[in-house]
Amino acid sequence: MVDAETIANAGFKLSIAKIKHFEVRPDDIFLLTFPKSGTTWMKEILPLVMNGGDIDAITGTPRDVLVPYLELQLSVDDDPVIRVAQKQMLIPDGFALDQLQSPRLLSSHLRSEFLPRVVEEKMVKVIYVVRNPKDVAISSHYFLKAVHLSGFVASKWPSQAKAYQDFSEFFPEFLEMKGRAQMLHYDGTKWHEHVLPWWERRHHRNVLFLKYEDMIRDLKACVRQIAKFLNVRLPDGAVDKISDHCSFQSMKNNQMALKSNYCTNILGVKAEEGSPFVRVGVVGGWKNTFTVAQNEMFDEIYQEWIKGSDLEMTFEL
Ligand code: PPS
Repeated sequence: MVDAETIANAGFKLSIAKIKHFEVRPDDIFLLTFPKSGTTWMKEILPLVMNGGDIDAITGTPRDVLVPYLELQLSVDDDPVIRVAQKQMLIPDGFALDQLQSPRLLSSHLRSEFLPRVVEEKMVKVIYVVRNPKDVAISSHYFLKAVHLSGFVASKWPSQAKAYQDFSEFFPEFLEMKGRAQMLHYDGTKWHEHVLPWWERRHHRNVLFLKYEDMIRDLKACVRQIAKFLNVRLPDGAVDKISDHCSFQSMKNNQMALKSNYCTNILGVKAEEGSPFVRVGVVGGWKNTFTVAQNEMFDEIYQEWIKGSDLEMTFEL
């Protein structure tokens, strides 16, 4: 874990105090995820649910304007790199969270304790998306490989710039959230430390706890669940329209969703090289990469992680 004052994240520093005191509105809606768990996917779905499935209305708007990334926005004043990134992400000059109309959609990878107080104190709606950690590990691996390819790492973190190709190098780092893994999951938070507090709150009226694997299994049912949670009456046909538009194949060709992304720009990850944000989108992809020994080790550690919890994850469909 990092010290409690700042979090050094992928390219920017966050003041915990600034986040804690961020002025949350009672009708704000937070999308919370451990990285690589379906954030990009949900950032496409949520604005559409909120606008009744009007795809044209969001086509030209950067996704980080529709669902701003809290950590990024709160770093803008302190970090010139972020200001440059904002331009690349097509975010208008002077864009600020307090200019957004209510209800705002906001996304964050922060763990529960680091969020603004009112989020913890169950005063706003939270949509939490969880994904099985084996696929998260693989997705993180491909993401970091892409980041390394960009050369960004070499300029920002020379000590971690050693390129790697092999998952076996990343595997122990993911389990411990050390080294390169910490660059992605920036405060050193392990998967279970992020997930379990929200699993415990899954029955709270302000929390919708969704599994990535259920979204893969039946996206339409999840869209309906989200609409109900957000008190939105979707017009006829909207569920189909949103689900089609947000299907993996459709999002793979959705340039705005791919390009208006902080990491694509800041980290220099190029969508044309195959975006790690919409990469393969499957459940159980880890089976193609994990060795038998890695799987056994993961299972052992995973059991420790979730000890005492009744959380059940789906590792394959
Ligand atoms: S990040 O960096 O934290 O914002 O990444 P995140 O968006 O949370 O996760 C990226 C993974 O989500 C997959 N994805 C999808 N899966 C299914 N359907 C759709 N439409 C979809 N869009 C994104 C994406 O492919 C990444 O998973 P992997 O396993 O790497 O393919």
